[in-house]
This record gives sequence, C-alpha cells and structure tokens, in this order.
Amino acid sequence: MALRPVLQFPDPRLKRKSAPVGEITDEIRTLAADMIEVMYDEPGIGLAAPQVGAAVRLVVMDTGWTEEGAEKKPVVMVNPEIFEREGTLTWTEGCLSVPDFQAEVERSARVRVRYRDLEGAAHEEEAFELRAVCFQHEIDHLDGVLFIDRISRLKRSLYAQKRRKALERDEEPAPTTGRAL
Ligand code: K1U
Ligand code: ZN
Repeated sequence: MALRPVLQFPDPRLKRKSAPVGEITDEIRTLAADMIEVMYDEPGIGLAAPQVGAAVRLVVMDTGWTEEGAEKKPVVMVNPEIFEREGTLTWTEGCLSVPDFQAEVERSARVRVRYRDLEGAAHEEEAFELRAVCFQHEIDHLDGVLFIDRISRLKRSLYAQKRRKALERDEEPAPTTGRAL
C-alpha cells in the first residue's frame, strides 16, 4: 500500500481539534501501523494522526531510532495527555508538516504523560529534553496547534509568506521552450 501523504502547512486540516479514540478498532490499528511507516520513511521521530488527515487522538513516537546503532522502537499512544509539567526549556524544532523551517520554541522542561496502548493498557511516562519536547509537539498537533503558532508573529508571517511563494512557484506551469520535447 502507498504511504499516506503528510499534510503540509497551510492545510486547514492541521488546525482541527482531534476527537478522542473510543474503541480500538482494526481501523485504528491500521492507522497506527501506517503512521509508523510514514514516520520512519520521512524520516521523523514522531507523528500525530492529523498530519495524515485523521482527526483522532493517536500519536506514534520513536525519539531514539536515529542514533548510531539504535534499534527501531516505535511507541503508539492512544489519547495521550500531559498531566504534570514543570520548568521551561528552549528547543529548536522542525515539523514534517512545516517544510523547510526550524525555530526555537519554549516548552515545559519536564512533563508527565499518560496514554493507552493498542491493547488498551494504561501507561504513564516522565520525559525530559527531546522526549519532553516531542510529546508536547505531538499533543499540540492533536489540538490543531503547530510549533509555528508558538513563535513570534513576525517569524510566523515571514515563514507563511515564504511558503506561499514556494507553493505559487510549484503551481506555475513549466516555462515553454518553443521546442516540441
Ligand atoms: O510531528 C512531527 O512533525 C515530527 C517531528 C517531531 C519533532 C521534532 C523535533 C522537535 C519536536 C518534535 C519530526 O520528527 S521533525 C524531523 C526530526 O526531528 C528528525 C528527523 C531525522 C532525524 C532526527 C530528527
Ligand atoms: Zn509536527
């Protein structure tokens, strides 16, 4: 099966608030498996369901796999939520839905997160540094928030302008050369 495409800014579907997952159906299991494939293919260290057009509270993450010699250990999180946060840190973030842009974002330095897995078992995790940032970034996606919503208005509008121009260039028909081929 073809990989599900990742939606890109300014797609309005990235701004929707996603609904909690109720019953864990085959459809949810297939979505999770597809998201894992997309995350590794992009490549990325996380992916939220709205990024592939599914408005449900489902996230996949593997923050360690890109390190030298590391194995792939994807984690699927159903209805993840942050229930405790402390301190602040600044991290340079990117996003698979915000092409060609990175920026510093202020986040909580320590978070505690709870979620269910695909078997319905409950989990709690405490996270710091990259993993804490990734949890916050992915859960933001479930609420229709992109990391560019957390930077200055000036930086965001400069990026939006650059992106609009890039999209206009891509939409332009190829210039004619006067030759048949
Ligand atoms: O949600 C996403 O768009 C995925 C995003 C997660 C993320 C990255 C950095 C900070 C916070 C959240 C990415 O995975 S962007 C790609 C990336 O970070 C990466 C890609 C290859 C190797 C190492 C990192
Ligand atoms: Zn993202």
